[in-house]
Parts: sequence; C-alpha cells; structure tokens
Amino acid sequence: MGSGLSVVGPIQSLHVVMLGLDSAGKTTVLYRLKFNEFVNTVPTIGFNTERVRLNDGAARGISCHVWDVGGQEKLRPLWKSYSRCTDGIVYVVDSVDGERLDEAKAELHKVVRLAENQGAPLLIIANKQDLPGSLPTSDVEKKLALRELGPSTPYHVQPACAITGEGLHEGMDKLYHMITRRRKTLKQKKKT
Ligand SMILES: Nc1nc2c(ncn2[C@@H]2O[C@H](COP(=O)(O)OP(=O)(O)OP(=O)(O)O)[C@@H](O)[C@H]2O)c(=O)[nH]1
Ligand SMILES: [Mg+2]
Repeated sequence: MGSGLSVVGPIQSLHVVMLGLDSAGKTTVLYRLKFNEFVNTVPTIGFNTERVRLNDGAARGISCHVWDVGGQEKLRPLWKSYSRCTDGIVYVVDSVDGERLDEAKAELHKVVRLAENQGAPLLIIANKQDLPGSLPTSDVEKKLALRELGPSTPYHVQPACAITGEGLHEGMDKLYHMITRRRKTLKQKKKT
C-alpha cells in the first residue's frame, strides 16, 4: 500500500490515510478535495478511496491517494491496517464537539504509537470552523495533547471547513512539506 518512501527524487505521488471519529467530516473532506464541491454523505461502513490532485503551494499538481476509513467504534480496529506504510496521516476532528475530543485524543494516540506509524507526519484538520462555538486550533492542539506525541511525530493543526473547502488544500500542502522533510532526513540517515 505504501508509495513514496522507496522512490528516489522529487515526490510524484503520495499515499495518505484519513482517520477520525464518526461524523468528524472525513468523507466530506475527501469529496471536497476530489470534486471541489460539497457532497452529502452517509456514515462510512468500511472505507472510501480517491486519488486527488493537490492545488496549493509546493504541493500543487501532486497526486495524492487518500484512504478515508469509517470512524464508528466498531470500525476503528480497521484503522491499524489502513495506516500501515502510509506517507502521512490526516486526522479529522469536529471542532464543535468538545465533549468527544478526549475520545478523539485516545484513538489518535493509539494509532500514532503503533510501531509501523513511528515518525509518520500528522495533519490534524480542525473541521467545522464555520459553526458557532468551534474551538480554535490552539485548544484542539491542547485537547489532543499533540505535544505528548514526542518530537518524532511532526504535526500541523489546520482550521478548516469541509463544506466550503476552506483550509483543506492549505493543510495538505503543510502535510506535503512534512513528508518531504521526513524523506530527506531518512535519505541522509541511510547515507551515513
Ligand atoms: N457545518 C459543517 N458540517 C460539516 C462539515 N464537514 C462535515 N460536515 C457534516 O458532518 C456530517 C458528517 O460528515 P461525514 O463526512 O459523513 O463524517 P465522517 O467523518 O466521514 O463520518 P463516518 O463516515 O461515520 O466516520 C455531515 O452531515 C456533513 O455534512 C463542516 O466543515 N461544517
Ligand atoms: Mg465517512
């Protein structure tokens, strides 16, 4: 399933997995990135996958294979196999649902701590910023205890609205930068 890390030279395509609790907005993000329009969703039973073309910053033109896995509790055991060998993890949270951020944190830490995912760059999408009462990114960062993940996990928290698409490509560009940096470091380590 993994793409890039074995590829030498500039990145042509990426492989990322999108996780998060049910109803966080993952599938809405996926179709917004794919079709550049709002698509009404139903809860995902299993997964959706699309190749999307990134269009912001240095990531412009890069093809990204995105796997969107259902977030209901009974489906979360699947996250492990979908996140294996991925270039990066996109973790979507509902910024209005403060009550479930503890649960979101526990599930995120479980995935990031898997041996296979060590060092995988992490993009947190603080979604639903259009709604009143949505938490700012600084609060999301604190509630998810991202600093506790340690220095080996680079991360970025992106405010976004999957309904309008605001912030999504910007966030993917940030993820692309983190992935590029990680590849360079790994290459240098190999040489020494
Ligand atoms: N207001 C608002 N609603 C959103 C946003 N993103 C998604 N939604 C709504 O949130 C609901 C859940 O969205 P989904 O994309 O199906 O959520 P999901 O994370 O894929 O959920 P599962 O498939 O169950 O894991 C839908 O009614 C979406 O229209 C957003 O940025 N703002
Ligand atoms: Mg879904």
